[in-house]
Amino acid sequence: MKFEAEVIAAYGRHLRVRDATGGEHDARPFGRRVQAVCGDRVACEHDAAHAEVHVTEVLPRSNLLERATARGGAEAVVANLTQIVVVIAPAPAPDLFVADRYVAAAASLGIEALIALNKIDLLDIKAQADADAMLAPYRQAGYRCVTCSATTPESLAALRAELDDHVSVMVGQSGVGKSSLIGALVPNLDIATGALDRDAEGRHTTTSACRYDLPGGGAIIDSPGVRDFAPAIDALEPSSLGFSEVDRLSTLCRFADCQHLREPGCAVRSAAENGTLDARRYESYRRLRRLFEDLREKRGPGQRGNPARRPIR
Ligand SMILES: Nc1nc2c(ncn2[C@@H]2O[C@H](COP(=O)(O)OP(=O)(O)OP(=O)(O)O)[C@@H](O)[C@H]2O)c(=O)[nH]1
Ligand SMILES: [Mg+2]
Ligand SMILES: [Zn+2]
Repeated sequence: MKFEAEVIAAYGRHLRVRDATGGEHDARPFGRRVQAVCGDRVACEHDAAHAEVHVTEVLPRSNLLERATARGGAEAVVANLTQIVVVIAPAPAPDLFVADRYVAAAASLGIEALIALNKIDLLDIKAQADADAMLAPYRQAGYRCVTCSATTPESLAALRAELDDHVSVMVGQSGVGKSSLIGALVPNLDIATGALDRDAEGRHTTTSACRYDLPGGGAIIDSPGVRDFAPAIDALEPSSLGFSEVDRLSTLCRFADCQHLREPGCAVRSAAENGTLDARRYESYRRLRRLFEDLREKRGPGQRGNPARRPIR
């Protein structure tokens, strides 16, 4: 029997799919060619003889979030999104460079980015001011930001409103509260089922991407925490690398192919120097630029095009 379904969880090649009637099945890709990720729409075949569901084909995607591999290739993360929610928190200590790269990835996919500062219940007045200062450059650059606490239901209204009717993925460092937020947003959800494991310190940590329907419409995908992330380099807009304030300023640069590093007449660098562009965001841009050039070099000539079809591992 053939049917279409949606991948609601993906742990490597172990998939969980949901069919049009809401029935859920464990499934596996049929053949190496089929590389399905959470959020994919797929064609399935029920093999009655072996009581197995095979995913035979990944249906066309509206987009695919990919991360750069160490050698300049790309690895699929999740598909068919309309928004990336970057979760940061006062603890563990935020790595805003990772946050910046997710925000850049959203730009490269042409989808929305939202920054959610979680665990605001942990902030005293001084820490609250620090947190506001941390979000200010993002707000100034035009990104949407919300604050929330997974442990304080009243604090979730703003986040909930930003998620309505979107298909979002929650991304960020391990321990910032992605799963806790989803648990607080989706009623009757036992987020501990299936997707969790204990890490070396015995804490629960998410090991696979999992998709949940939101009561207000739309869906949210939980994803495992990361130490680092870089968007796939072919997807990045080559002048701004997905930094919206760099993109706006770059129209004023002397050279059309300005990389905003040492070029004379660079409006981006002068904005960083005179403080109209946040210095940390500019440093983040420069780091991503260096990584971008490194990865391009590693991949070498003749490896252009679509690395998603030619993953290098
Ligand atoms: N005080 C406080 N603790 C929180 C909040 N949200 C989550 N936590 C705690 O932070 C820890 C990590 O939360 P998780 O939801 O597992 O974090 P995660 O981002 O899903 O982590 P990974 O799955 O490893 O990526 C847990 O002990 C939570 O109880 C919050 O808003 N306030
Ligand atoms: Mg988690
Ligand atoms: Zn420039």
